[in-house]
Amino acid sequence: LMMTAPSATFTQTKPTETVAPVSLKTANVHNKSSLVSKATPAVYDWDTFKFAPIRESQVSRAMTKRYFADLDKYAESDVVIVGAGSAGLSAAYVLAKARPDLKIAIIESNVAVGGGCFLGGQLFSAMVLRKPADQFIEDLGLEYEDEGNFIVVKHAALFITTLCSKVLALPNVKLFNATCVEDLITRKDAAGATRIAGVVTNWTLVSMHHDDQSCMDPNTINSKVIISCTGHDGPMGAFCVKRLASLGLLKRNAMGALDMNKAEDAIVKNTREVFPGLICAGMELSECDSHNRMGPTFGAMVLSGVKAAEEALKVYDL
Ligand code: 48N
Repeated sequence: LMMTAPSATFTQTKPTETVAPVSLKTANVHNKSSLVSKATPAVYDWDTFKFAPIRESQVSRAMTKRYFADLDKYAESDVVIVGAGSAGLSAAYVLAKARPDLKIAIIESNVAVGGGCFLGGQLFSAMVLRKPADQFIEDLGLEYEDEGNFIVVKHAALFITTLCSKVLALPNVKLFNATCVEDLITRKDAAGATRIAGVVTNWTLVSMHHDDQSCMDPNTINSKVIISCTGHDGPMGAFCVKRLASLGLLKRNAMGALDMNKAEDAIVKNTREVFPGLICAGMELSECDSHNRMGPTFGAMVLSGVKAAEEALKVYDL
């Protein structure tokens, strides 16, 4: 997905035809059938409707069989992406589409994906992306309003759920949500230099109780490269930068104050391998290089994810 400079104007997407709302006062509110069955042929005879029989164990087995088969399959992954926010999912989308032969595991500590992206900002739901990130939105087939130097997707949740649905539909991607990376796997190479060789994971609820339960041994995933997109500082944020700093392997420089113009260019331009085997993207990078923050504009998150995917293909023999 190569980004080119924004062409002069994008044709304004035609708003979909608005259907005049059915005014209830004209509907025959006393008849039994609902408006829906009037508008659409009845698919089910609700009086005789019945689900196929099932045993509860069949449902459990259908889930556990697949979950543990995936744990086994992705125990050796080509790429692990930490964090399913806008940067992590954008990286997964580009990488998994470009290289369907790669096994890509996404580790997300929350039950739900999206990170800081379910809202545009401070509970305002529309999402702003500055050009040229509009081409990524075009690639997703999402409608948007063109405001000249930026675009607006009507709800940030529409963006992240569309992106997530496309990522999860790809056969070479597995999302392990409610699962957090709680440590890194390191290796010394022949010259004695340290590199990252995978992640240590645990179910997030387990990780949150290490202090009041015996420390549960974790699960591990070996991989050639980690793309870390765990966001800026927060209870779980900036994980890999903070862990590398605690190992004395990286100097951490905390995120700067808000400056949209500086922040977005810097985050995309500096998306890179920050440590052998580990690429950092999105707002986690601001905790590594003390880039400014940009607040509720998401173009840099998307393009940082795109660049992280391209860096992974360029830097590593995947
Ligand atoms: O959305 P975030 O936090 O991170 P990004 O970099 O994808 O997007 C950042 C963006 O939402 C902003 O912060 C905007 C642009 N505002 C900037 C500003 O000025 O404030 O997603 C990170 C994801 C979250 O879903 C976390 O739950 C997850 O990473 N996560 C982890 N997942 C697994 N293991 C961990 N240790 C971990 N830590 C965080």
